[in-house]
Amino acid sequence: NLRGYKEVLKTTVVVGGMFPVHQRLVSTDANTTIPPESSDCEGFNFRTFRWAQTMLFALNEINNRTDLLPRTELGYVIYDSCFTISKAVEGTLTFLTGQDEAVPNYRCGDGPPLSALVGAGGSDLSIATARILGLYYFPQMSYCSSCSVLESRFQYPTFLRTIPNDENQSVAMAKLVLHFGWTWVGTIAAEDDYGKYGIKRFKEVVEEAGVCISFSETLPKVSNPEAMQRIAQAVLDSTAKIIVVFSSDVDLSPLLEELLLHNITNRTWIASEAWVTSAAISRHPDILPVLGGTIGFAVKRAEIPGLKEHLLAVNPYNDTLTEEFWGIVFNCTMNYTQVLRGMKRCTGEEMIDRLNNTYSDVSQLRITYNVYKAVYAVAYALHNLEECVVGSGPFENGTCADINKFEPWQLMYYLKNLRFTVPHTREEIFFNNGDVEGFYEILNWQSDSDGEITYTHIGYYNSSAPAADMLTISNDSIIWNNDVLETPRSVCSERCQPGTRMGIRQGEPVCCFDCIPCADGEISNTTDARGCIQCDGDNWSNANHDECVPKTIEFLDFSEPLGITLIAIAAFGALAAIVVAIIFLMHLNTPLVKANDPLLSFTLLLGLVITFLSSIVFLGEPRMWSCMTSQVALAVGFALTLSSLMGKSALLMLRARAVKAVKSATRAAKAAAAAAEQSPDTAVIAPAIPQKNDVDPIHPRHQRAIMIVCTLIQAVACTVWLILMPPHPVKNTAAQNIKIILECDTGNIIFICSIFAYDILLALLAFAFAFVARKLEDHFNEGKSVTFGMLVFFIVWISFVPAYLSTRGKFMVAVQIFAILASSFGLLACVFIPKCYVLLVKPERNKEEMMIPRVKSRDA
Ligand code: TCR
Repeated sequence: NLRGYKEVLKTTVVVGGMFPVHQRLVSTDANTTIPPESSDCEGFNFRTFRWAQTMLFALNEINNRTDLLPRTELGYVIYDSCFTISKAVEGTLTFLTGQDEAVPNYRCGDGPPLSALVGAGGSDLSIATARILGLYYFPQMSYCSSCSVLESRFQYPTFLRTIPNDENQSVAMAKLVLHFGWTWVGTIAAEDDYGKYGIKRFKEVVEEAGVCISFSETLPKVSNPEAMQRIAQAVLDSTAKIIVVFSSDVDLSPLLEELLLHNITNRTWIASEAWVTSAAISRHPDILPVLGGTIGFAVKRAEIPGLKEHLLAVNPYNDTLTEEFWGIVFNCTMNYTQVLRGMKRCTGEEMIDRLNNTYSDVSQLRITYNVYKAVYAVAYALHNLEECVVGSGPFENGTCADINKFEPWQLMYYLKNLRFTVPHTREEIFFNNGDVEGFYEILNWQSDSDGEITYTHIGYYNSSAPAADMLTISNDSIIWNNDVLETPRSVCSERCQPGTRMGIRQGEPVCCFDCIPCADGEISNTTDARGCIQCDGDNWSNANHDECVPKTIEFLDFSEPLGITLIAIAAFGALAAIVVAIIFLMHLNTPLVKANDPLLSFTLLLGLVITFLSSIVFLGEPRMWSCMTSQVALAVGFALTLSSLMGKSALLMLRARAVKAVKSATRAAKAAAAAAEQSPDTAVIAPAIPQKNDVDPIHPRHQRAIMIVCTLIQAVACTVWLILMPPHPVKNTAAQNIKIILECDTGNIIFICSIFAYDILLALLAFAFAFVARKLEDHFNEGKSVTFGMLVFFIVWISFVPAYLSTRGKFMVAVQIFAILASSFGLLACVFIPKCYVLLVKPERNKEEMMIPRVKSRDA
């Protein structure tokens, strides 16, 4: 412990100090065969030793001042907390009791009053000491314990600090990460309150903003090679290019070796305040490729005039710490036993003023400046206490505290309400619930001309500014640690472009997703869409799936080749029917035409013309009128055709039967006649030979009536249909995805079925009649040709069904028209070509046929 009271007439007040000058305890084996002793420390830290020396420097400066504490001299006790909680607790108890044996019974020694404890170092140390000091309401002024849990005045009533609360730093880091749009970061935290709470808050803020944590590792307090290897591997395996490290340099150092070993480059490290300006890290050889480009937060920096001289003026014989320091710096020893073991002996005359190491480096006085401020805070509080005027004092009845023997809570009062300006820097300090304002400089590690890392100031963070101005950063002054020297991107998955949607990956953070293309008919028009939107009925997705476009409208148009062809065929058919009709007209009086009611031939042809023409109406964009006309014209046309045919074949059938009857009668008559000839005596009554009129059982009147009635029934049915449930055009969006098919809705399925079923019935009847008469030899074989025509008709319509059902869209209409045309042509050709052939080519055959086989009768 460093001790120094000045033996002067002034009152002396002791300020306690605690600095983690050593880095760890010497590990001892837990052997209790001998009385346990307080462990020794090892790992001398130049940086923290500088802090301790700064406290001495500040105290000196204060003691030399006449305006500050004019009647009081400040003494000090400084303890080494060795970065260990137990040492810090031990030091605190020693401090409070004034005895080297740490007995928790404070003030049993007699000495100058104790004022406050500056320090304890890391947060976990301060948390431990603050609990003890809080018990006695003893003020603690920390210069580097930044953990947010220390803000609780309930748990740590007398804790104050000159370093900003880490709450600010965690938020600042989070804002930095969000500022650059990184959504995929790794975190590494020291296994202490500083690291744990700092990273916890950071994670909270970034995760709320949608950032995902790729990995989070903890740096163990006791160095452990496996853990370091694991962490380095995690860094290596992760695709995160940004790694946030909340740790002190002491804890981070072991990881550096591992990082260098794995040659982990191309990452951007985000440094917390505790290592951002640490020479132990940044002066490490070969570190530039690994840690170059690091961005970090640092507390305010200051120039403290005279400090360097003070640091270099240390006296090696002053105390044990300086002695050790001297020995380490000059690689010698002042310990007699070690000299005996062969070590160089220190002369005390070594050239300390040439010293150039972390200890004497005063370019980054940040925590050092905090120490300086902390000492001044205590001094100013004591000054205010000393200057108290009795009567207007803050305590009961305007009383004051006595600087010679004041209570710690009285000093606490002055510390809480303190407001002072720091000498040299003119910074104004006050404590708001124990904390100072959250202000950080943002530094970037860049390499200077000699390949050394310099800390370039690239912006700052001010927690008391309005939200928008908190983070000020100049992107251009940053030098990044990657090949392209550009702002790195750190995302788990690239954004999903319009046309795709984010698909979660099971068991992975939300930032990692697959971009799944939208299905047909679905779109997404934003980046990172959570889902695809279904296009509504009339629309369909475009090729990129980022827009709904109207579906193409489809119908069989007149103008397209298929339409034109069909029209041509239909027109040809109609024309052919008309030509046949003309030929018939011209030969109206010939036996062939007259043989079977010519009127029916004409209605038959008319029916065919109608069906031919109706097929044309199926083409084109469906309209109300075209839907109605096409179906009705077809139905009626067929009814007319088929009922005419039926009328014709009914006659044929009857005649065929009559002929059969006549034949058998004639045969009987002949037989009778023959018998009569053989036996002329016998009177034989020969049956009368049937006459023409007898075999004409049906009059053309009847045939026409059949035709008219049958057609009329259909016409009436169609009219009812048109009135009740007319067919109408519809947009069929369901049948095909990318097209809207314009088609005719038949209105009512029962109607259309019964109407065409009726046509089928007529067709069947016509066929049946003709079939019976197919062997009838007269009538120019009309029976045969009608039978054949009807067969063609059936074949066409039977094959139509599967063809129709297996086509889609506009081709359905084409198939329909095809069937209509084919069946009509079949009828036209089968029924009329043989007749026309006779009429035009073989007129000699066109003569009165024998209606019945002539039998030579005796009297004839
Ligand atoms: N607060 C840390 C310890 C710490 C530190 C440092 C240690 C800070 N800055 C610089 C060594 C060097 C900030 C804590 O634990 O609260």
